[in-house]
Amino acid sequence: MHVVATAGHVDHGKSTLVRHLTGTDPDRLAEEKARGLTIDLGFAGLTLPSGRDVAFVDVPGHVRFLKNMLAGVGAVDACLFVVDAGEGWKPQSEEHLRILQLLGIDRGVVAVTKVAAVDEQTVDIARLDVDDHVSGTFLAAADVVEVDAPTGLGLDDLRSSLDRLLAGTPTALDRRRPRLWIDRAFAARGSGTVVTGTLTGGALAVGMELEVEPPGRRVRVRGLQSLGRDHDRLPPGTRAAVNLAGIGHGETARGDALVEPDRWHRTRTVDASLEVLDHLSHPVSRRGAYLAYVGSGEHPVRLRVLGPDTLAPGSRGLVRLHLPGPLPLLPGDRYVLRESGRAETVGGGEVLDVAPVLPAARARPDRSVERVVAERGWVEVDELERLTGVRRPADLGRWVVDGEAVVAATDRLRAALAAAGPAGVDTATLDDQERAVLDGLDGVVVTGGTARPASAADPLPDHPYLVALLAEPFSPPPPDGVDRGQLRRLVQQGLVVERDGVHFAAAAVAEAAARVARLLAAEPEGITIGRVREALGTTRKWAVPLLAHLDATGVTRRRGDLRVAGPRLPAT
Ligand SMILES: Nc1nc2c(ncn2[C@@H]2O[C@H](COP(=O)(O)OP(=O)(O)OP(=O)(O)O)[C@@H](O)[C@H]2O)c(=O)[nH]1
Ligand SMILES: [Mg+2]
Repeated sequence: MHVVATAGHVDHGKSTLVRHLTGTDPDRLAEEKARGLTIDLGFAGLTLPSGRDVAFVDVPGHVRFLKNMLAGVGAVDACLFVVDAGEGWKPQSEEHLRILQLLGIDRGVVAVTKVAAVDEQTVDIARLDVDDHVSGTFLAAADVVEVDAPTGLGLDDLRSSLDRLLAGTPTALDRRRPRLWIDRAFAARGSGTVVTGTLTGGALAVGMELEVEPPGRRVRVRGLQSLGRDHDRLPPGTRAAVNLAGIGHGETARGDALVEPDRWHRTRTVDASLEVLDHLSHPVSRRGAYLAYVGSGEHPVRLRVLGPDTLAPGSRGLVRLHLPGPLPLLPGDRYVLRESGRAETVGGGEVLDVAPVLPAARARPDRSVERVVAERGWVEVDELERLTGVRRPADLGRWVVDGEAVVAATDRLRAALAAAGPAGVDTATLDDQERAVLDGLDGVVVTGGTARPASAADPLPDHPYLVALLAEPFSPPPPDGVDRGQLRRLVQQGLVVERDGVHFAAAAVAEAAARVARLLAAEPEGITIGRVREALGTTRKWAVPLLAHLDATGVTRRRGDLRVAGPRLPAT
């Protein structure tokens, strides 16, 4: 399905055209029927010759009801732009075109209406008038179809034009983030509260738990309808009537949004681009009473221009808008700005940042996710999605992080580790982000809740067997009961020496070598095992393997029953 809004000056035949195309009168209110004037939005559906469904949102053309027009055109795919052949282009034709353009609507069909009521020349003049005004806009290349709704003239051509237009119009994107800006809320007999709107961003299904914002009310979807038919599920890009449990119809109104709980940042302050209309007679500054049209709502806002103090007509700039209440917005959402005092459309633009962190004097918003991350340093994955609509994989822990912020946190952590020395840093004193950095840090080991540099954290130098070997350096105990793996690591790391099934502390071997060197310095012709045994205060049981080790490592050399200096004998 596609959603198409009408647009055009008052009385130019929008509602009549919709009625003749669809068989449904979009003017619902008794007052509208009595006055022959559209006051509020009307809705009607049509199946085109191709089988494609179109939902029309029929808007009022009278300038007094522009607020209602703005509530209806925010989320539509295209427009049906209506110009009366007899009257030609009029002020609201111009204003509606500007508004559609500011809201990012990029395609449509033009219907020149009431052609049966005027002569051919008048129609030609009207067409030239239209061409003139749409040139340079998104309607520049649009089909212009001459119609006369009551007589049916041109309606088939219009249907084919709509079909062609919509064949090339992508259906609304499914970003799995449904949002429905409520344009009507009412009580339906027997079913409670019903809200309607154009669904975008994702699907809704019966049974879903949702939230109405800004009131923040939890609700449940009891039923769904589109174009009068019941559905269990509605995809994005459809007109939806949602029957809600959990809220009275008086508790929500046009301008509210229906969204999934916890998935949206509810913002009161946004940074946005602002394109100032070129026909404006004065620059835009913070002075002035502004109304922002966002979603289906009208909100009085305070405005501050970012950078310069004012924005000239026809220029583009950046503004910060302060909303009166929180709205579930995302970068990319469009808005229209009007000045309420002068009742004129000032311009509009695109939301760039839904949670600005920099003061207005320094803020230079754009839509990049990188800027959002860089300005915060650390952003949780879920939070980043709420801020940008984009889900990024976490870089560290549950965060998407900015490179500089990680470097800073790493430096802080390394400094703390260096300051703590072998005592280490108690990880309970670290915050979540420091812990995430710690997890990725090379050369750091965490044992028993304490982080130490890997060298200091090695438990082997404190190993009880090594302690026992050092206590009896030259009559060392056997490794009874010592874990084989740990014993192997003690040997591999050079802390323990094994020779002929006997284990010595490496420090004991070094000490033995030093003492042997002193003996050989006095008796260079050679020393006996007995001399060595004496010097070490031990027995043959340990002196023999110890000397065998010293021979093997080049400290001593065997000559008959004597030991003489080897090439690696330590200096005395
Ligand atoms: N002859 C003729 N009359 C038309 C045609 N379209 C509309 N009208 C008449 O023009 C008048 C205004 O038509 P509407 O359809 O109410 O105009 P509208 O654009 O919806 O007006 P607003 O919603 O108030 O902006 C009505 O009296 C219609 O009967 C047409 O194609 N031919
Ligand atoms: Mg109308």
